[in-house]
Amino acid sequence: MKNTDKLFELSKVDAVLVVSEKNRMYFTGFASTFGFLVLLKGNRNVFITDPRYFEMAQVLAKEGVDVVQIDNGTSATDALIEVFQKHDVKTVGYEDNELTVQEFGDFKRKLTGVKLVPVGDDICRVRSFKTETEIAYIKKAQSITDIAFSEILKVLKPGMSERDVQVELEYQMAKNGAEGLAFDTIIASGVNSSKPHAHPTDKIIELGDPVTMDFGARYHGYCSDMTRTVFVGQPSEELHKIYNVVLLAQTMGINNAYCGMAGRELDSFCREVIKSNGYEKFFVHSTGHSLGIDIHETPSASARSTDELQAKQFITCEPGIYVPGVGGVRIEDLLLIEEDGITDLTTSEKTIIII
Ligand SMILES: [Mn+2]
Repeated sequence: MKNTDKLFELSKVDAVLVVSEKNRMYFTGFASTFGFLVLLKGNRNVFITDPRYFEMAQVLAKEGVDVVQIDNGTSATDALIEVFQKHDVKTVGYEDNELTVQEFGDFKRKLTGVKLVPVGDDICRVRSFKTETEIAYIKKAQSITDIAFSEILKVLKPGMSERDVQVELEYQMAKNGAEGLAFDTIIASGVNSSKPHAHPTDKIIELGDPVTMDFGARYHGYCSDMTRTVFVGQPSEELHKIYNVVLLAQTMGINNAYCGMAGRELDSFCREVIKSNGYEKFFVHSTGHSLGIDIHETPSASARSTDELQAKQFITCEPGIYVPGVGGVRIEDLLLIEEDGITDLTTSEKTIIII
């Protein structure tokens, strides 16, 4: 179980009811499709589950978590009410950013005697600071991603389809230890590359095409994320220039990044380079985001982000330029912020690659 002191410091409630799979995974450290986790102050927690997870939940029992088993005959809300009464809980934090309107309505109607307080933002805040174990998982996920990239460079050639590239990249991630994907792989070649989040198609990669690959692995539930644009054959003069502008923008972002900066500062380090080269209106998304169990977590690095980027947080740095009819380039690295500086976890080559 994760330590929950920080969450109670932020949320000022008596208990937090965790219902979503990802937050249950975050706090308990294992995946389950059903269960109610009640966090209580002082790291005294209760896990309500059914027989499918009772055995797995014994891991939590060993850590001092109260494991309550319910079956078809008992209702989870009755079990919750019992827990709240037993521990004299008056205010219950709930995941306002995860519950459906129906789930919330149900809780509001059935959990009489307690006040429900939204704590979704507090949970996101707590999740944004990674433990050493989480950092190790994310580093491993990123190293799998880097290996897959080096493998794709060995086989990428004209005549392959975007789908072929997708399948090969995903195979290489699985082969090198990924348990799954962090998100749907993006492969965008030629004119498709001007669409930042294009899905892979049957389009055949032709000589001179840029190929943007945005992909990530999942390891122990944690995501990685990287993007490279490579060229299959000589790019046009304009695309060559665009590549160098994006690379310079990203380099400026990474080199100027520091612990304690605002998200919008990182964004502006990159955006200013793109602006001064005349491509401002073609940089259509923000510079970066954090990740963890989710591929997009707080903090973010957008033009308006006031999030402070602090030690033990991750942020991507991924400027891009997308010119319709010409093509696009994006370069994305994953950064770990620490007191004494920034570590770029993405080791793959960034100087222009022409296959
Ligand atoms: Mn990303």
